[in-house]
Amino acid sequence: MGFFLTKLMTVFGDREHKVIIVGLDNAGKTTILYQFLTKEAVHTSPTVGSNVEQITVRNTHFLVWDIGGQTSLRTSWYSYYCNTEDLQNAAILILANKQDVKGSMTAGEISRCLTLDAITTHNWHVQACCGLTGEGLTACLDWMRSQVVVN
Ligand code: G3D
Repeated sequence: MGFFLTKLMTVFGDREHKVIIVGLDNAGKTTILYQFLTKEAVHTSPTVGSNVEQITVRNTHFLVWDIGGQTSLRTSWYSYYCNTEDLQNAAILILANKQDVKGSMTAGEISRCLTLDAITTHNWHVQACCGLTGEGLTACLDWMRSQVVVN
């Protein structure tokens, strides 16, 4: 079972929307980032520092930072938040990855475990997915886009 947290930030006046992927080491962050880009699983190595890629979803541009999750790197997470504008406007997407692994928690179980219902100040969503096959990832991108595109 793995899951990770994506903080999605809309930068006022900027057409590129910033996304920070954070989560435990080995949760599948890098696998998913490259699934978003290439639509296939790529071989990953532990992230040292960060990976950054631009992802475009139907003319909406996201700059996605995949931050290494190893304990030694977690102290640097704050520096990625510093250069973003108002976190108060962030939306939170939680990916319930590794759904193919027997015994992985469902999206509903994760939602209850993290008491997400208590979050009333930010939009949030839990999406079940599999980084290896890409299942659920289109729904992730659609939700991200829905948070930044004004209908
Ligand atoms: P990280 O960037 O969060 O540290 P990685 O994690 O993307 O490097 O992935 C860690 C391992 O989990 C990789 O396996 C990767 O293939 C695997 N993984 C990612 N997503 C899934 C998934 O949905 N299901 C399963 N079963 N495995 C997944 P290796 O063996 O290369 O370490």
